[in-house]
Amino acid sequence: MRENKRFTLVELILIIVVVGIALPPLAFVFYEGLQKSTDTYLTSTAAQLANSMMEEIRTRKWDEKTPDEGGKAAEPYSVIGTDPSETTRPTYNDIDDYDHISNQSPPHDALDQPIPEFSGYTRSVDVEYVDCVGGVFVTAGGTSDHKQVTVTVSCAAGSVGLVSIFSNY
Ligand SMILES: [Ca+2]
Ligand SMILES: [Ca+2]
Repeated sequence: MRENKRFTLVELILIIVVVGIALPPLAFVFYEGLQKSTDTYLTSTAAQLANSMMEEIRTRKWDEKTPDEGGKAAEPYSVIGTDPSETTRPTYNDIDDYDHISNQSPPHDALDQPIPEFSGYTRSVDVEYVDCVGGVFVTAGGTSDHKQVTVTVSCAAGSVGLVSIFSNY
């Protein structure tokens, strides 16, 4: 009977040793999985924030001079950026007005109100005139028929960037 108790104690010690050896790697694997899951959630949310901004920009005119009824804007095209009286997002009427949004944290909603739930995210929009050279869009020397819009959203897990080319037609 006593031997059984000693044997049980030995077993217990063995279990503690085995668990002590196996637990750290298991905890690490679990932590890694949890970290990747969190990163996936953060980057997925960042992608949604970038996409929603790009979709809003897509609804705007190509240029300040684009006729409200649609069609091609007449040259000379406008300087990139907001125009007088365009102080908030609801007043932005062309795609390059959004170039004004720089390192906005937390990102704002369509009514230009900060969204506190996204305080860990920073969103920027860059708009520039580009030319197509050899099948690749490069920064234009002046104005051109193409504008490149880049929406970048950064968070603790990294950053997500969306790029679209909008053409005057
Ligand atoms: Ca405008
Ligand atoms: Ca503009």
